[in-house]
Amino acid sequence: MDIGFGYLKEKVLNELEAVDFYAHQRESLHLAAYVKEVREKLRQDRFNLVVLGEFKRGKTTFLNALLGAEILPTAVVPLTSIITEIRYGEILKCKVCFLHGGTKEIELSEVAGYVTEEGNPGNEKKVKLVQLEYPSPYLKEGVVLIDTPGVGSVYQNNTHETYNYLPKVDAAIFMLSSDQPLSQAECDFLKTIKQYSTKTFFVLNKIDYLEDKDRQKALDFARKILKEKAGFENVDVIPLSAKMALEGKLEGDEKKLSGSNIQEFTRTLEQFLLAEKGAAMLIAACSKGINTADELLMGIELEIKTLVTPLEELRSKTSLFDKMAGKLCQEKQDTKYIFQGELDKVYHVLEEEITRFQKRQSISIENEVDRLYQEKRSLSGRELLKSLETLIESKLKFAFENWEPEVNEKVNVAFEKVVARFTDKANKAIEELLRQSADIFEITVEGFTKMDVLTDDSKLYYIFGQEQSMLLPDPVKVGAILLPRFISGPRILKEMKKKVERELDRNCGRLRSDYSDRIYKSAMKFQRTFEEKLSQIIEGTRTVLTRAMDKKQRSEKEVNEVIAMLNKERDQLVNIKARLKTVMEEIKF
Ligand SMILES: Nc1nc2c(ncn2[C@@H]2O[C@H](COP(=O)(O)OP(=O)(O)OP(=O)(O)O)[C@@H](O)[C@H]2O)c(=O)[nH]1
Ligand SMILES: [Mg+2]
Repeated sequence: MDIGFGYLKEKVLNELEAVDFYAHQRESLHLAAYVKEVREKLRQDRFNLVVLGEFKRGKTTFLNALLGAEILPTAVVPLTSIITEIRYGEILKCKVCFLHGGTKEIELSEVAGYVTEEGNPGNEKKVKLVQLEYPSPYLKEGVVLIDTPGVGSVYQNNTHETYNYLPKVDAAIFMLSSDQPLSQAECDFLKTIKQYSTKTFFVLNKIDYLEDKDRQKALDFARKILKEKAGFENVDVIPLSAKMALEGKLEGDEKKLSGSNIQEFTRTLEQFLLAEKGAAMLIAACSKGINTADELLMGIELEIKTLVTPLEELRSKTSLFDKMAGKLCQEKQDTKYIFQGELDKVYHVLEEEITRFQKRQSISIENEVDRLYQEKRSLSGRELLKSLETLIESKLKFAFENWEPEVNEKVNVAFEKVVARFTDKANKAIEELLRQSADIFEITVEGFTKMDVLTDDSKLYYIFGQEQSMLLPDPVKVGAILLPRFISGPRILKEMKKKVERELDRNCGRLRSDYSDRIYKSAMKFQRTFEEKLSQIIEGTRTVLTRAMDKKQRSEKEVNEVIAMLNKERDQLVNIKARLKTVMEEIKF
């Protein structure tokens, strides 16, 4: 059985499309929207696979080989100087992103003019990166391939570009070359990569230079050095000839392709994609698909039941449902108050953090001011003032820049905790509504589309993105600087300490209001999602009831036809559910 990531992903996407179809068929627009989102997420989930290594190891050639076309420029001299990201697109597209933020669509033939040292020396064109879209099956699975400038060449800037990109690496392919021993620069680079990449594949390229009998020796040697010099224990090194692979693909030459060993690499990559990120991604999508199918099935069952229940009985059941839904809406109000109460805890965490920071920093920066004052007290008043101001500015900047990620993390954790508790309550309320509806109409309910604990929406970060930057300190005017030193000195010191307090206060205030705003808006958004979900279920049930009541007026023959069609839809959905469950099992074992 083929359980490659790409294969399973395609299968799940197809099943989700079918669920989407039935959601439309059932006129359940909220479920259609939900399943559409699940599909989009699965389709777009990206995996940044970055090719790294010293210059001239064959990184770009290797990427061309994977894509099966000479898309990116290669050469015998250090060449690639700009990061190039290649993702899936139905047609080939090239876009340059500039450092200042603008972008420009270009032709493929123009790419070399931007990404190579020759075409864009010292990055005089101020390019941030180049993005390509290309219809290759590898990319279809959400993989983004990234070509990087080789490190260690005479072009320092190229090394810099690549180091800067490392935080975005999900997995790295590190290219070694058969005709070059592992250099010190490569070893240093590898140690850095270790901190960022969860997985590093090692490829020993240019094996076409070696006789068969020398290959094993070269692989063993590479492994030994990787262990001794860079601390990579027991790694697999895949031998490869990127050049032969590319030629093989271009010429359709099977012999060259198998000689290049590219298939071993792609197999290893596929397994990895599935085992790591892929499995979790697919399981989440399957389970959401199953829940959507369950909710649709409940609607179908309800419709069938309504069609066969006598009108009087149905009326009394409907009024029972209305009463129950009304009561639940009241409870929803109560839950809302509880949530708002809980949010106070998040504000409290924020306040505590701010107070602690402000106290600590005012002591530490004022000490620094004292120290510099002692050191520079012989300077003129104006110069003394200037150097103290520069010190304060840089200390504040450093303190805030280091602290902001910490506050962000702490407030987010506190917020997520509250949201998680509330989500649990919200899901219980939804479940209760469904269970009671099922009881009233004597149908079964297996599952439902739960609210996610953490959707991108509920995370604080996503609401506003980047924090505002620090407010710059205002310059201070000390009228006393022209007075005699023994008067002006202490006055400058006093004013400067006041300034520290004032700037800390001002920036903490900015942070406080920024965060309070974000907490409030995120909470509102989350609460709205819950309310929408409840009313969608209530409205959904009412729609089914009205529709069925309407159909009940028709002839017996027509009613039977409707029931037969509903049964068919039910069978289809049951089959979809079963297939999604099989996929989940295949992944788990
Ligand atoms: N013999 C042989 N040559 C190869 C192989 N792969 C790449 N080359 C050659 O090695 C040279 C460098 O290849 P590139 O793909 O430009 O190398 P790179 O690592 O991208 O280089 P930079 O962009 O400068 O870092 C080119 O002349 C390629 O044709 C291979 O498998 N075998
Ligand atoms: Mg290159």
